[in-house]
Formats: sequence, C-alpha cells, structure tokens
Amino acid sequence: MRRIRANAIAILTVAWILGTFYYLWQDNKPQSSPSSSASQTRGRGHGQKVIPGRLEIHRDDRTIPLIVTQPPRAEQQGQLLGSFDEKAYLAAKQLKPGDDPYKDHAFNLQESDRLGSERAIRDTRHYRCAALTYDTDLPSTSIVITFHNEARSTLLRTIKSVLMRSPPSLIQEIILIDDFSSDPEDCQLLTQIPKVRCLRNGRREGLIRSRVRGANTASASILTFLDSHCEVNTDWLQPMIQRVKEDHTRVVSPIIDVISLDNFAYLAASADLRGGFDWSLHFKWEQIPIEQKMARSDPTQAIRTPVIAGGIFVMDRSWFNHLGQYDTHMDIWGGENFELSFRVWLCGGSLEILPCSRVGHVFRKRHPYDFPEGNALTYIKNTRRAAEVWMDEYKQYYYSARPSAQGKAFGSITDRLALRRKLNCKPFRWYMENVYPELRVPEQEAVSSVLKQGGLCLETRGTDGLGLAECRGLGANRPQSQRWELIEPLIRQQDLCLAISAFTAGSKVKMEPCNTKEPRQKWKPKGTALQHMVSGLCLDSQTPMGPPVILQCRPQMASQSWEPQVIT
Ligand code: UD2
Ligand code: MN
Repeated sequence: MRRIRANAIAILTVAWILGTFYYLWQDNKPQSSPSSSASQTRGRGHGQKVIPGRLEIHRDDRTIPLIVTQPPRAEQQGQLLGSFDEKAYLAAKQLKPGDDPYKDHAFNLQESDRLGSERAIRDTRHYRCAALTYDTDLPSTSIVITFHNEARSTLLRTIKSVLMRSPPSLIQEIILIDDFSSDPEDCQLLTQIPKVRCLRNGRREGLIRSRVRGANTASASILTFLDSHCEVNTDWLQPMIQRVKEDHTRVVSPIIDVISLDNFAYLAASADLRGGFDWSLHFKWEQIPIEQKMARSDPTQAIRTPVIAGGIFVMDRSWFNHLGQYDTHMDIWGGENFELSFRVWLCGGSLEILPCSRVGHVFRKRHPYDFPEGNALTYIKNTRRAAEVWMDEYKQYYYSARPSAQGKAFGSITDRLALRRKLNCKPFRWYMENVYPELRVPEQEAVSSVLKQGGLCLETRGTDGLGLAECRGLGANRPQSQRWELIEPLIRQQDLCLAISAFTAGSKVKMEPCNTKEPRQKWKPKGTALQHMVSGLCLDSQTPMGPPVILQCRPQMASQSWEPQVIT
C-alpha cells in the first residue's frame, strides 16, 4: 500500500515538473501569428532568431530584451522619402557659429541637427508587449501634426519616425498644419515625401483651431495627433488603433517618453503614471492610485486616466466630430486637454494610456513662441472656458486657486453649453466621484446654514440630542442650536458633529466631538438628501420630534429632504 502511494506521489511530481516546463516553454515561445510577420521576428525569450540591434540582459531566470529599433536600410530610404531632398532641406537652415542653440526652440538645436533625421532608439516597452498581436484588418489613420516655427530637424525626425516605425498600411496620410510659421518652405518642401500633405494657415491660429482644420480634411476613419517634436517607438500605433477599433468611444494615448532638451537622449518614462491636475487646472503626472496598482496583474493593460497630456492621442474621427471636436474659441496653447478630457468622460467615452505604445517627446521649460494676447491671459481664457462649461459648482475651486482668473474675458460659451445639453453629458460631480475621486475638494470656509425640512429646522437639544423644531430667529438672531456648518464630509455645530450610532438602517443619529477620520461622521449631499458616506443610508426625520435616523435613500421623500439655507 505504502509503495503504491509513494509511486503515485512520484508520478504526480514528475507530471507537475513537466507541466511547469511546458508552461514556461509556451510562455517564452516566439509568437507565430499568421497575420503579422512583424510579431514573428519580435517574440521574446530563448532559442529564437537573433535580431540585429537587439541586446539582452540576462538576470536570474528572466531575459530582458533591449531592442534597439533599427533605422531603415538604404534601399527602403528612397521609397520612404520619394523625391524629397533631405540634405538640402536640413542644410538650408543651419545654426551659425556663435548662435545660442536654445534661443529659437527652447531646446538644444545644435544637438538635434547633429543627430540627423533618423536614429535607433531603445524599445522602452515592458518586455511582454513584444509578444502581443493585433488584428490584421486594423483601420488606417490620418496623422495630424500642427506646428508653429518648429525646427526642421525635429519636424523631419517626427515624420520619418512615423514612416519608419508604423506598418505602411496603417498610415493613410500625414497632415501638417503650418500655423503661420515664418518660412512656408519648412512645411511645403516636406510634401515631396509620399503621404505628407501640408496646409498653411493664413494667420496664426494656435494649436486648437489648427488641429480642427487638420481633422476636417482627414480622410481616414481614425485620427492620430502628434506634436511636431516627437519620435515614435516600435509598434507604437497598433495598440492604440486596436483599442479604438474595439470601442470607438475610447480615446487613447501612449506613454510619453522623454527626449532630453539638452542632449536629445531618449529616456523611458515611468509606466506607473497617469494624467492629473490641481484646481488651478495645472496638468501633472501622478502615480496610479495604490489600489489600482495592486489590481494590475498584467503590465500591458490599459491605464485609465482622468486627463490626457493633450498632444499625443488617437481618437475615432466620427467620435471626435460627434463630441464637438475642440472648443475653437480657445487660442494658441493650453487648456484644450482638460476640455477634451472632461467632455470625453462626461459624454460617454473614456480615456486611457496604453503602456505598450511609446512615443518620445521633447518636453520644454518655456514656450519658444509668442502669445499675441500674452501667455497668462491666454491660459486663463482657455481654462476659464473649460471650467465654465464643464465644472458646474466645482468651478469655485478653480477660481479660489486662480483668483486672477476672475473677471478676465473668456468670450461666449453659449454654443458649448448647447453642445453639452445636446450630448446629454453627466454633471461634473459624476466625474469627481467616478473618474477622479483622488482630487480632494479644498476645505471650504465655514458658512453657517440652517438645515430646513418643510417649515422646520434641524436643531440640537441637550448634550447630544437632535430633532426638528420650528425655525427661530433671522440672520444673527438664529439660535446656535439651529446653526450648521457643512464642511464635507462633516456636518458640524461648533466642536460637535452629526454622527450615526451604528451602520444599519434605523440607527439613531446623534452629536459627538468632531473627528474627520471617524467614518460615522462622514456625509455628502445627494440631491437634497444627506447621505452617510460609508453606510450609503440617508438622514431621515422618521419621527419629526424624536432623533433623526438613517434609512435607505429615497430622495423624493419629504423626510429625507434637507435644504441648507445659508444664514446671512
Ligand atoms: C502639451 C501638449 C500639447 C498641448 C499642450 C496644451 C504633449 C506632448 N504636448 O504642451 O500638445 O496639448 O500641452 O495646450 O502632450 N503649436 C501651434 N501653434 C501655436 C502653438 C503651438 O501649432 O500657436 C504647436 C507646436 O508647434 C507643437 C504643438 O502645437 O507641435 C504643441 O505645442 P508645444 O509643444 O509648445 O506644447 P507642450 O508640448 O508644451
Ligand atoms: Mn510639445
């Protein structure tokens, strides 16, 4: 008997070991997808073809590939650039000895020029991205690039990187919008490159109206926006088009890698970031919230983001048009990324960052171009429009954070408000609760109110009792017992706060010393009701004279309707 058991254990152990080896071998096997020849050569792991330019670091049991994307071979070059004379184009604009290389572009032009129009860059994706495959019938895209006085070398490198590192069938066209640059030839000469078109603005429009102009002439069903100083990385396009093909309401962007403005080194950006902002509508990169990070088992998964940086994204063209393109009353630069992000989330879409798509961008410390109305006023005008149209009551925090915005001109927003109504978009509160709950609402200044229900007022009695009573006094004569301060999440009267006694329906509500960390004291308004945040139950004056309780929320019920009326 014992021998049989020992044999069974031995057989099971061997089967387990073999199974594990088979699993690992499967996982490391180069992907052989009949659809994509690219994925055949780019599988990861051991025992596969050595790809020229590919370096590998061996560490423990893992192989971390450092794939360096190759410049195209000489014979491809001709096809890529058509009749375009690259040397002449670049040679016509050269830094003169003694010129400040940062002056015109706010990056080191000398370094950019020295690099030439193409170079190998490191494949900065997570190694598991290389094993992904994409549909063979992805729709093609129109690339829209607007620029004002971009350096020739960075502009050309942007275009060539797109042509070099995208499957040709996915690139319908590259539309350049020359936003009234000093030299029309910067754009015009580039149309000798196959697929490149150039539209020149008759006056300076700014990037927002320029992008709309580009989108309006695009012929592909998908739009891809890029800044004019980017370098796209290996397989940058397929993940984005795939996600949009699967759901046209998604607006997707890559991880934006950093191209150094000093030496043009291509640096990998962190894959744990998403777009965020503060109440002054200043964009910032922030860490993905810890719960979301913990839930991410697959590093190739899309990252939900409250806002996008703005410059690099892919969007279905019909969806872009349906949602109202951009607010074309915004000028030059700034704020359009918030407006677009709020609109996408509130009107039925979503925003994400795809870690398997990487695009490098030269981030600068100052604007190298002028703002006809001034930089500050333009930013205020644009962000004010975004706040006024989309942020509802939350715009007060924008004005508190940016007091200089008050009273500044921002033009008419009638059309955008009509658009919001037509699209039946959700209130900003929904965005705060569902998309960006991490954005803290600043502590409000204490304002005293009465909490009215019908003709009665909520008042305190004795040490911790509560009940409804006739409202007494006016203004300064209101008794202390009927004065409340609603400072989310607390409902406060001097040092005491409204608290539930237990988390179940029917539990009595009483007063106790305030403590912002105490879950029993946390409330938020829900329509005219006051909802206890943790239990989800609502404040209810079940027996008018007795203490209020918490019951299931039924917002239409008179006993749950509390109207805070500010005491003036
Ligand atoms: C970021 C975005 C940028 C835009 C901006 C907010 C990225 C990588 N970049 O600023 O796309 O969303 O935030 O508005 O997310 N341009 C014109 N006409 C003008 C001014 C600029 O065509 O009057 C072009 C410019 O040449 C460039 C693009 O617009 O190609 C964006 O301008 P930027 O590079 O100065 O903006 P950036 O990257 O600081
Ligand atoms: Mn830029």
